[in-house]
Amino acid sequence: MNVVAGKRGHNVSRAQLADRAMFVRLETLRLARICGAGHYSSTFSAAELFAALYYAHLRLDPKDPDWPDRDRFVLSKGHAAIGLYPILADLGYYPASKLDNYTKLGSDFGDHPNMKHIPGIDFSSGSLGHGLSIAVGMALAARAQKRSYRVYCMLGDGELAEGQIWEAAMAASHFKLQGLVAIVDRNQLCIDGQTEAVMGIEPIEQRFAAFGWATQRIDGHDFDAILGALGKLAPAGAGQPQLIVADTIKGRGVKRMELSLQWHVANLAGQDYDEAEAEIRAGLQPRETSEKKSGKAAR
Ligand SMILES: Cc1ncc(C[n+]2csc(CCOP(=O)(O)OP(=O)(O)O)c2C)c(N)n1
Ligand SMILES: [Mg+2]
Repeated sequence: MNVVAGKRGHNVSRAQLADRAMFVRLETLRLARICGAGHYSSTFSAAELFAALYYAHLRLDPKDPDWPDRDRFVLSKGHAAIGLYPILADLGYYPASKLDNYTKLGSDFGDHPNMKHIPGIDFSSGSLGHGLSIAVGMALAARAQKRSYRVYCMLGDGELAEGQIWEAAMAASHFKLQGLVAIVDRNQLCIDGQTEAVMGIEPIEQRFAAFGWATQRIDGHDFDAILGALGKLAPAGAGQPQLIVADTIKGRGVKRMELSLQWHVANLAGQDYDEAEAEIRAGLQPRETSEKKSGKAAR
């Protein structure tokens, strides 16, 4: 699928976006199989966010990856790059065949993204806690160069335990970086368990609001909600930095992985791989948790 180069906000149907989120999950399985392990569940929670951002929202030009006016995307939770690489290939940043050697010796495509080797990657992330500071710097650069691009930074919820995130949050509001958009993949788990048991981060919006941010909270698997929140963002300029907390489910799309600590990094094998693939191809099943409780219709 093609984005309209250089334009923010593309007319893409929900069905097309759901198809691309499925593509992200299927490709994650395929690449993890090549590697022998993968961050499945961290990618599955972000699949709808990735699809909405890259196919329906960001201002990009895959033919000109270094275009100075492009929107920036910092994947601060760099371990989910396995789900982003296939999108960049699909959009034409590089041939899809480049992913066939994912993580093999000599490949440009490692577990974490390398901005020096991969067109479309704006920051070499992986060490958690740095991304928001980098994004602050990019937003300041936009101002210095009088450019109108936004900087989007996707953070893990466990990652919010890193102190540097809060230094960046403070700097962003001090410098009134309205063009900065932080998106928290609130998938409930960090590497050691539930975030609220390991290092509580709630109430996230109130905390960021106290730091001077404008906030929204949405269902991060619902395209209407994601596109609605992205559509409400204020333009780059002098004002409040903007936060979107996306409530998601770690491992969403493959039942055995959902909210399971075991699947943070793991390897499917043989029949398990086929079963997971079939489950993903069947599409997202209604959730048993909040959706059922609230009586919300299945998608
Ligand atoms: C500074 C740093 N410490 C530890 C790690 C190892 N690590 C990789 S993923 C991860 C868990 C991250 O949890 P969260 O931010 O909630 O992301 P999720 O995978 O749930 O999306 C950890 C601790 C790291 N990459 N960087
Ligand atoms: Mg998490």
